[in-house]
Amino acid sequence: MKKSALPDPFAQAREAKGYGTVEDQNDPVTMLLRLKDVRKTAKDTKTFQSGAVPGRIVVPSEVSIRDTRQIPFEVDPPMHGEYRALLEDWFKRPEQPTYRESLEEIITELVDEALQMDSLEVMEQFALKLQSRALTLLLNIPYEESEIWIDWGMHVFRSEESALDGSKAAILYDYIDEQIDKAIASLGDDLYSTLLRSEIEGRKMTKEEVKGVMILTFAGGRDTVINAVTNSIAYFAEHPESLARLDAEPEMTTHAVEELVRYFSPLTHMGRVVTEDTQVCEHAVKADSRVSLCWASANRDASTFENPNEVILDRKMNPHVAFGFGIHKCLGATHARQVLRTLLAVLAAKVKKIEILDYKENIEDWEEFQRKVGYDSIRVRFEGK
Ligand code: HEM
Ligand code: EMZ
Repeated sequence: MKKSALPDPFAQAREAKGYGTVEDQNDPVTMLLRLKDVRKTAKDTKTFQSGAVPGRIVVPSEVSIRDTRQIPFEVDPPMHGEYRALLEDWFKRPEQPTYRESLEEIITELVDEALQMDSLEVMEQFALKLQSRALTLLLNIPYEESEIWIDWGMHVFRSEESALDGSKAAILYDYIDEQIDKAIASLGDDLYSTLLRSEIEGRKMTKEEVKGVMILTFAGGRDTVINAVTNSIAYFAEHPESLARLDAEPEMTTHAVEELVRYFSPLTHMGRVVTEDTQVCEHAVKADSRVSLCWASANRDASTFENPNEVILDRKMNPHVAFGFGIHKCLGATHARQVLRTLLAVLAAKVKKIEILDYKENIEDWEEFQRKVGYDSIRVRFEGK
């Protein structure tokens, strides 16, 4: 097994019965493992809702540590569509040339630094910094602000001590409250101000709603991006020929990013609350119970993906669901894709070789399934061209 490999722990259950079960804090979750069921369930927002008690659709459930609704993630139609309409344009800004140039500067600086170092720990010294600095572009706020976020660590609701860390979440909540108050005092052209100015159903967005959007922006795009960046570096360490190919065929980069995101599936699954007794993949599920859409398993479904456990950088048919499916599909995907495309381009241009020196895997514990999502730490050495 290669050090950069992410094995598929769901294969047997997916093929045999199509689902698995997680007990999670006495609020069990039926994990849906097949691509077809994941898509069908994501489409049926009436029977499988997102707008339950805040935190309940997340696994592990965050009900005990927060009560602010994340918007638009924990909202169902028709309100969901109203919020999406307000946010859509802003989250497309990563396509603008100036945005891409700034991103390239951020990433080039980090790669140049890495090339100067004898060795570096990728999570702390590369991916976390990259994620935090890139987020200043998405929020349209000064670069220096990223220093504060770097100190928060990898995930805003989880920590090394605890899978659910209320005290850690409080740091983010207080910070966001403060930023919203600052924006109210003097509106600018950042995301907070833009939200505060916007109207929904003929009224201004409330502070609580703005907070709900901002929490999601910080939480949803943090460990996902950090793992995608780190896993990419580990992958190219073991596949230098792929990096050389990307340099020779830059038009392949878009495909390569989709394939890496399919293979890594940085967000393993996301829940829904069942609104009436029903069946999924011939399995009865009760009203008010939880199911989850297991993106990571669906993305290895051999009925759609040929050789699902192989990274085929120029894979043509790639209808993966790593960014979700249906109305809730990832709003940050444009940003995440731009980050990864730029990363691949800069690595391909400057790096000859990456050597993995030492690593500790990060294994998520879903009871019957143990899934590697990336690394707690991974030390590498970069060699330039
Ligand atoms: C939704 C994955 C990066 C913001 C989602 C969903 C997935 C996902 C699977 C669907 C959730 C559901 O259906 O319940 C990812 C992955 C990322 C990533 C794999 C990185 C590689 C980001 C970033 C941001 C972000 C960078 C913003 C900074 C959101 C938001 C939603 C969302 C706001 C909710 C959209 C809605 O409910 O309409 N993401 N995400 N994500 N993501 Fe991401
Ligand atoms: C929630 C979630 C969003 C949740 C689209 O996913 O990401 C998780 O990492 C957070 O813990 O609160 O924001």
